[in-house]
Amino acid sequence: MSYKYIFVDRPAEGVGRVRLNRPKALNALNSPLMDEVNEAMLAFNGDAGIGAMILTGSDKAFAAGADIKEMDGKTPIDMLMTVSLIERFDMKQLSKPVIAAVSGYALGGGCEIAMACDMIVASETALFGQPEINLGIIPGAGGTQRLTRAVGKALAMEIMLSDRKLTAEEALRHGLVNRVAPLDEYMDVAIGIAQKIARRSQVAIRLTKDAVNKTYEMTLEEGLAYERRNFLVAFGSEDKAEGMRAFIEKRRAEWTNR
Ligand code: DAK
Repeated sequence: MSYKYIFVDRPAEGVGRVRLNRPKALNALNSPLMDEVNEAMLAFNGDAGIGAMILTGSDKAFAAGADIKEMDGKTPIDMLMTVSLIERFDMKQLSKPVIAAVSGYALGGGCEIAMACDMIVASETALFGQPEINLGIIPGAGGTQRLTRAVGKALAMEIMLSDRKLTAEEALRHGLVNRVAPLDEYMDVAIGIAQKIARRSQVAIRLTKDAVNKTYEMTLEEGLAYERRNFLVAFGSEDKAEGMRAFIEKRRAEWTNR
């Protein structure tokens, strides 16, 4: 499959990577780009040889947001009738973990897409923000919700109401990102984490991701019941039998992902 706005590759065994490639527009997220991202991620998700995915941009820009030139002149009804950014990046359909490898600008929809991933690895130059307020609009792809849950209300308000940007170090301190690494290392860090995930039982990985994500949608009691259900499903897997046997026999487990 050849794409116009993205590069797709496998930088390590079991790892699928999608790189946004609209350099002149700092990877502004136009509709065809988002369609390509969605198609490529869904293809990796359905590929038994892939255990984890990386979504990234360039060193200069992860993504500077939704394409303002595309949105200019659009009416509410135009927007209503369009599939939204986040629907185009259909996280709900991705059962495999996705790591955002972020360098440079991650603004507006770019920040929102990074936050929709399961983890964020940032380069020291990464800059996170929701500058929609400067355009007379508000975040529309999860920013008011995901950012607030990640960094807390006080800081989230400042970021969204006054266009305060967060450096990588600040983002790490406030729990928005997993790791910060030098510019020439952040991609290797992201690939390393993705490889660690891809080498595990994909049954257990899928059930874990699913249960963690339910935290945001359930009460504690409901979440605990959901976790228990997934735990019992894992207990029925061949990988559970193999994992425990391998531990007792002091050898490496051979996962079959069944
Ligand atoms: N859209 C379109 N083009 C962009 C862009 C963007 N978001 N960001 C940058 N570019 C383009 C610039 O127009 C410029 O192109 P030319 O004029 O040269 O053709 C090129 O990229 C380089 O940009 P600059 O010349 O501005 O570069 P600087 O280094 O001076 O500044 C910057 C970099 C990132 C600080 C600046 O470009 C900037 O402020 N960009 C805009 C950032 C922004 O406001 N982002 C939020 C966009 S609103 C939705 C859900 C969510 C959303 C939409 C819909 N639905 C549910 C339907 C999300 C909305 C947003 O993300």
